[in-house]
Amino acid sequence: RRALLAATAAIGVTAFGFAAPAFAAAQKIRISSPAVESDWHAKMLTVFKEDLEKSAPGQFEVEIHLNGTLFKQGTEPPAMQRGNLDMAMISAQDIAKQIPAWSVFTAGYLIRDPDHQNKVFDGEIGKEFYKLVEDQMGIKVLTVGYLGTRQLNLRGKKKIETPADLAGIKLRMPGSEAWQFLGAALGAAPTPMAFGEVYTALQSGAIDGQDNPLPSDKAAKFYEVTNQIVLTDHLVDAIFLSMSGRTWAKLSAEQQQKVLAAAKKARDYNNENRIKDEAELVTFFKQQGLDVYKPDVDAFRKRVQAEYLKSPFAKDWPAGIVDRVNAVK
Ligand code: KDO
Repeated sequence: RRALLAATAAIGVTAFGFAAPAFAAAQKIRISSPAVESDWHAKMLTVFKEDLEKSAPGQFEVEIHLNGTLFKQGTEPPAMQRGNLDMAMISAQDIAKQIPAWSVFTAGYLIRDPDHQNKVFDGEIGKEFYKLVEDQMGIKVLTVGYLGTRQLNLRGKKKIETPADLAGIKLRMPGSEAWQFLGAALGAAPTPMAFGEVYTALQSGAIDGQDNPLPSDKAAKFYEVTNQIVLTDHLVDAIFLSMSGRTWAKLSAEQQQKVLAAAKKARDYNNENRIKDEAELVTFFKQQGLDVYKPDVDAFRKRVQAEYLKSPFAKDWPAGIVDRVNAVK
């Protein structure tokens, strides 16, 4: 009997040895975002989670934290760099804080539309710029997502036709130098504020307006506390779904491929829905009683492009980058 037990124990040890990977703890992936639950880039994270947990069963445990509850908006990159956060959707403005060359993608009226955005970032330019993020920040960009085309969303009835009409308008822009510059380039008086505080600030009149893509205006219900949307199309905005280099390095090559595939699937889901939504939302906002109209977009484009070209940011842009971006068709 003792011999039998010993044999069983021996088999047990061997079996446990072979079976060990199956019992290995799943890699936890904590994602933080300021997005509200009903916005497409929040839902896209669920697509990412479901796809990854299905393609690599038992290997990942993806945890999604929305509304900036885990990390405040804009603090995600340093959190990933310190190894406190695994994933986030970061902006070019976040990246530009650490890599000045990236400020080229914070410029208004450069990227033309979502298709141009995909071609720029899925091509050679994207490869070069993602490598800067990997080398200098230790963050792996998995893919680019379309956040939408940013429009002005204001209180009050004053018609806005040109940048001059925005003089003195207290326009909330997200909190960083690059965002504030965009607000000023449009002709407004920019003021920094986190996304989660904007609704209340609009409601109380602490600010005169904010800018965001139409789907986010809907998801965050800004139409309840504003009177108009001015279709300036001033920034074809991007979010970069990214992973801490520390987490990325823990994954096998096969797992990395699965993470990339899930990221692309999530991006496609977000882009498709957001583009469809943008086409339909003007009607929705009009039904909500808002005045929605096109201003003199050429006047805005001219002023914003001129402001960027003479800005200190432009000195940090790699030679020829604007022409290269424009040439992507
Ligand atoms: C915003 O604060 O206006 C902004 O649109 C900026 C984006 O970079 C991104 O952080 C976004 O908010 C959040 O994901 C909330 O939708």
